[in-house]
Amino acid sequence: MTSKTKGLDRYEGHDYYLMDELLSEEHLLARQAVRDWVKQEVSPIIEDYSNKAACPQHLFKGLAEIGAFGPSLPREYGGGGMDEIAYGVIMQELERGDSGIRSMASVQGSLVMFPIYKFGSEELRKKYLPKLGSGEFIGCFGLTEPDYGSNPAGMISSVKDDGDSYILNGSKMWITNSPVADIAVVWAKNEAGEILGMVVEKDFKGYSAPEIHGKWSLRASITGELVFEDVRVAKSNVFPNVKGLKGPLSCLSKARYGIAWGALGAALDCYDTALRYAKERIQFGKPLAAFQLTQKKLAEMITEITKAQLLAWRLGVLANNGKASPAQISMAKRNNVHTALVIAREARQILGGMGITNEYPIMRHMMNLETVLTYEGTHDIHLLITGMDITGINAFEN
Ligand code: TGC
Ligand code: FAD
Repeated sequence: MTSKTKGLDRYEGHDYYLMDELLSEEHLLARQAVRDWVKQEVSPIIEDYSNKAACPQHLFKGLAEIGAFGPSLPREYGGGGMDEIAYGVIMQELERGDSGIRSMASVQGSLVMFPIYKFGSEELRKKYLPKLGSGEFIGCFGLTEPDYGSNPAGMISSVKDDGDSYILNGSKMWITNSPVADIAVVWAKNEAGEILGMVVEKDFKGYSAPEIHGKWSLRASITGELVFEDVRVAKSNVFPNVKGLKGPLSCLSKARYGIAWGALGAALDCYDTALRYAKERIQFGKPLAAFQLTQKKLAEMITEITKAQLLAWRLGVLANNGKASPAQISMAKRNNVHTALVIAREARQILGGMGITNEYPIMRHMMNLETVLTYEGTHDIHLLITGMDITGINAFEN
């Protein structure tokens, strides 16, 4: 019988094409620090939290300490002052632990700190970024609405001008961290139909964030709604430096980039688990790894992982040079998440019955990846973005 592994994390990483030679000392140090932290803080507890559908909120502080919130944002604004590849490898290591843990970091860094940094006034930056960077405040990002998911342009959340403030009404759906968030970055239309971004605090009158229950995916991440009933938001809380959908979509570009790297972490963990299991588990007098069909699965997994690693790395180089286009990011997010999901399914098969249990991480990764395939733009939406980019024709609408 193969040794059970629940909570025991023997992951060492896989680098078939010597990609580490493309990483700097800083990247490797950041990766090791996050890997050590995941082994110590995440792996021993994640199956239990996932099993009971509870968010390990105590990890927010630790995520801040390892620099997982806004690794590529400037240090003076609460970020890590590193480059985009460092951000990528950090997301990869976190998602190797669990997609929900990576989500905590993606939302805080890319969807909350990034827009406050990029579009907020100096006053907003000073007020919120240090607290977000240190994990003292938890943030969430409200774009999706009950009737507008893939098509956020149609949103009906609205603000009405009322002198020094706006009155915000509407609701948001599927919002990661909303039930535990201190602040929300919210996108809503003004009376002219323009999309504005703003920071809304949980204590503002008329704000509520009920939890959404019953998820079979991303169970260690808390998800909720945001409901605004005549919430008064001071105009000083509205981002002065952006109007229109490109505001929230630029945040998504940042987060999707992190997911392109992150999903690889889940894929690597599934491959690593399946490879070890296949070498240890004996059937018909031989290890599973001795059968050609098992070798085919494992060989295809590492091939796809290697291709996805190259895609992520090249995207990182483009991002460092300010050249990564939204469509290039879409291609990598779509490809790498799908690759990870296919690998999770194949790895699950290699473990046979044990593959469906929480003794091993595979089924959890597989279930998580169903969400990752959908949020931050669905698999098909990203295909349509590529289609539009290469043909010049928008196939979203008739
Ligand atoms: P479209 O006319 O194409 O664009 C409007 C303006 O935005 C610009 N733009 C972008 N800018 C930066 N990054 C991007 N990715 C951008 N995509 C577009 C564009 O250039 C234009 O600028 P301008 O200056 O001309 O005004 O807009 P559209 O309404 O046709 O929409 C296009 C579409 C369908 C691709 C877009 O709506 C889309 O991406 N939909 C998917 C929605 C989505 O991804 N939602 C995610 C919600 S947040 C989330 O899931 C968080 S999960 C968090 C976690 O737990 O990790
Ligand atoms: P829909 O838009 O209704 O799409 C349903 C299906 O139709 C999909 O397969 C889609 O690809 C397809 N489809 C839609 N339009 C087209 C088209 N034009 N052509 C072809 N096919 C199409 N949102 C936030 O704002 N903040 C968050 O923090 C956040 N966290 C999330 C956490 C979780 C766990 C989940 C599940 C979602 C989260 N989301 C968040 C929302 C997420 O971004 C949306 O679920 C996603 O954008 C898809 O929207 P939808 O679910 O309404 O699906």
